[in-house]
Amino acid sequence: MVAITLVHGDITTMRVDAVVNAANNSLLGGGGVDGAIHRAGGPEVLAECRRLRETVLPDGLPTGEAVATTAGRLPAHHVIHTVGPVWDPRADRSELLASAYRQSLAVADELGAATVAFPAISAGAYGWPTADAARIAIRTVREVDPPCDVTFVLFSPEVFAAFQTALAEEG
Ligand code: AR6
Repeated sequence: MVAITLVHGDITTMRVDAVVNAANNSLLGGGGVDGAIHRAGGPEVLAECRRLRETVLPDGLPTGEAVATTAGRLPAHHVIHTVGPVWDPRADRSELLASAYRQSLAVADELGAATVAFPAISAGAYGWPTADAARIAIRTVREVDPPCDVTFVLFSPEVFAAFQTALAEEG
């Protein structure tokens, strides 16, 4: 069974095998957790993202998929970039959000990464309602095989509280 831990804080400080970045399709950086990871990881992370764009991902990273790069100066060993869906009140895009978590853990498994830290994917700029984002995150990682240690690193008190509630309900 996947062990889930919740932490209130900044994912860039995590000493884990892999931290997951809530990126966008371009892979070339942005705000929120993406900006924080690129700032703390340094130019090596962006350089590797650019190489991916020039080689295997000329059209960018599709929503719901994941790809790894170096972690540069971060204390983690790898960054796994994924792209969550933008919240759409008129369409159910939950499966894409679940896929972002699932594909990130599949990449972690390929890397041999047994400890993985996630932010609350899509719960910031992409506008996903917090309680639902937390429920999908907890449910999805719980089911993953092979199991690993997952830490959700939640930046805001509101999102941290939503994950606590979801873990109590789903865990
Ligand atoms: N550590 C952990 N969580 C953080 C950190 C941090 N250092 N900084 C912010 N968060 P967002 P999204 C939280 O917007 O919704 C970017 O511009 C934040 O409070 O980072 O998937 C990308 O380039 C929120 O709870 O990601 C994309 O264009 C959560 O991380 C777009 O934003 C996710 O918020 C992706 O939007």
